[in-house]
Amino acid sequence: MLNMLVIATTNQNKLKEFKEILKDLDIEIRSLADFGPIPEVIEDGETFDDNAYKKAWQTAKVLGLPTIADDSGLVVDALDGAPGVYSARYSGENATDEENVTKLLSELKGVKNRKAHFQCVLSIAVPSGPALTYEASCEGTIIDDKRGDNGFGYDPIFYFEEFDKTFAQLSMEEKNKVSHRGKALAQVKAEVHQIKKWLDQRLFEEKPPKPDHAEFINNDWSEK
Ligand code: ITT
Repeated sequence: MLNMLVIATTNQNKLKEFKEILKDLDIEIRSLADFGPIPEVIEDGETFDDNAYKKAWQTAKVLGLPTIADDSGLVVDALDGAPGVYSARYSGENATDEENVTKLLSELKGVKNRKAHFQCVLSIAVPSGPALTYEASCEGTIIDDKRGDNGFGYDPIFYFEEFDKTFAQLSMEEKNKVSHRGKALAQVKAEVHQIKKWLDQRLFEEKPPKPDHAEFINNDWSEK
C-alpha cells in the first residue's frame, strides 16, 4: 500500500509550496533533505514535460520510491517563449533570481507587449518508469518595477490582474490558489484516490529496484 511520496526539488521555495498544498493528504511526504546526497539531475530536456519526468523518474529510481517533481518557468510572448525551460538559469548557470529578473527586464526594454504566463508540468513517477503528468498555467503581465517581498524567481515582476498585485505581493496561500503550480497540485489533490490506486498497482507489479552494485564494493557485510 502506497504511503510515501518524495518531492524532488532543490528549490526550497517550491518545496514550501508543495508541502503546504499536500499537507492534509493521507500520504507521508518526504523531501530530498530526508535522504543522503543523490546524483544531480541534469535538466537538458527541450520541454517542461521532458524535464519534469526526468527529475521525477531519476529520483524514483535512485530512492526506490514514488516521486513527484515539477518543471516550471516563465513564458514571455514577446520573447518567443523565453526564458521558458531556461528560467532558472536565464542569465547563466547558478544565476540568482535578481540576475534573471534584471536580464528579463533588459530584454523587454521598449517592448510594449508584456503578456506572459507561468507554466508548470508535474510528473509523478515510479522507479520502473511509468508516470502521471499534470499541467497548468497562469496568465499575467511583466512590469518594470519590482513589487513585493514574498515568493521567489520572477514573482516581483509578474503582475496578476485579478488581484491587482504581483505574485510577490501575495501570501503563499493566495498564490497557491491561482498559480501554475498551485493549480497543477490541486488536480493531484482532486485525484488523489485514483493516483494512490495507480501507484499501488505499479509498485505491486514491479520488481524491487536492483541496487547499484557499486554500493556494495568494499562494504563489510560480516557484522550484518
Ligand atoms: P528544481 O529543478 O530543483 O525543482 P529549479 O528552481 O531549478 O528547482 P526549475 O528548473 O523548474 O526549478 O526552474 C524553475 C524556474 O522558473 C525558477 O527557478 C524560477 O526562476 C521560475 N519559476 C518557476 N515557478 C515560479 C514561481 O512560482 N514564481 C516565480 N518564478 C518561478
